[in-house]
Amino acid sequence: MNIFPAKAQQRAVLAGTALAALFVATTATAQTAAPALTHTVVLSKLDSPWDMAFLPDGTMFFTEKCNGLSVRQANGTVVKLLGMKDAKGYASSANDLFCEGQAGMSGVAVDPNFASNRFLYVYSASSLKAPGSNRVMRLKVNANATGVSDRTDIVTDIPYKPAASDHPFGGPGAHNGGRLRFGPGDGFLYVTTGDIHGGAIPQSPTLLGGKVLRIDRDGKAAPNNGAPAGFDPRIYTYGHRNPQGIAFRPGTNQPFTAENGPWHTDEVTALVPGGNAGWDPRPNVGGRGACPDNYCGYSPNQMAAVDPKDRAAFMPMTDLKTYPNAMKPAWTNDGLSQGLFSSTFLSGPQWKGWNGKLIIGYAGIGIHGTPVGNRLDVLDIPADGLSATRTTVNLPMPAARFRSLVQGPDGNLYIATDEGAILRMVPN
Ligand SMILES: [Ca+2]
Repeated sequence: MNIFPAKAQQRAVLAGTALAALFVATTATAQTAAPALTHTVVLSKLDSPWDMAFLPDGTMFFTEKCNGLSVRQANGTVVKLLGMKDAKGYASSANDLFCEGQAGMSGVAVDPNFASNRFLYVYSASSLKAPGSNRVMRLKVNANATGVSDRTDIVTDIPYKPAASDHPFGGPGAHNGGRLRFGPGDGFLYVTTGDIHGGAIPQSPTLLGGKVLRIDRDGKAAPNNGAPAGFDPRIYTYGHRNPQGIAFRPGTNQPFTAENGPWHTDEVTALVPGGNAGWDPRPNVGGRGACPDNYCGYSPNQMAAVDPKDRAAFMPMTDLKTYPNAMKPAWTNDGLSQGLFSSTFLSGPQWKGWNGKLIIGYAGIGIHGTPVGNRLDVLDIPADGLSATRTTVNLPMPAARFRSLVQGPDGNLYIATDEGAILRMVPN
């Protein structure tokens, strides 16, 4: 689910996170293997920070959904680099970049060859082409990281949900995807995109929503993406709902997505080239009949069912009946969706039993209006990527919703919260 509370509520739940706190995992399994953690606030009073990307010296680029791109330099100085429409105080601005609902400026990634080419990439909604689209933009960062220039839109045709197609179950900008990560093994850029409540989009061979794209720094298709004949060659995997986490397993560099489900069944999936993630919300698929607005992802059938398993039977996140060769998830929460959103593998001995494990965070509001993001889950995923053991880590801090999890160059875990902070978690 993606239900956004009022700004006042977001601020309220942030209160109390400013002090460093000591906390440990709460299950017996984790107590034997988990590091103790301290957390400190790196930046606060941000406006919906969405993602971060680091240089080796600790310089941190970060996005705010409705403001734009900024950098926290290694000495702590914050410089506003590229402002969106109506944002103030930025070194440069781009009036076509806008936010609406879940859409806005989202993922950010640093080029693997940044030291020589100074390239940085951001994902944002843009008004350049009606009725709006999502774009991946390449920017050049100046020598002292106080400005960006040479904007080049390397992907311009990722669908955006406009107001004209508003549905009763989600407004404009919904299911917008938006994570950008370079594969550490292959050096290509992976882009996660959402289905924008379009029934035909996830299984479409040409529309770029509900996909993971894999491209080079110019936006061209990477080699060997493996999608079926007739597919846009930029498509690496398809049949996704709204993946907003993508992370690469240390050692194998296999990508894993994290995506939130329709009232049920958040999923983590190990990706294979050309794979179908099995989401197909079209009417008359898998024994379903017609659905409102030609989108079977929600109402009325989903909301009418009380048991999440009944909902899953109606609209599975991975429809193995229709697509027996679909990629099976490594893990699902097998219950109400909690807005599974962000993920990263942790690496390094300082993480003790969590070294090599996938950390996932939630940005959802539960079906009863309770924020569920005040915890992290640690997934131990065997080599075949087809199962996982979960350890839940309850955080002794007010509920926050985690938009981004990134391991920094110092080995610590950085977390962006929807409540306006970027936190640093240090293992002890
Ligand atoms: Ca799936």
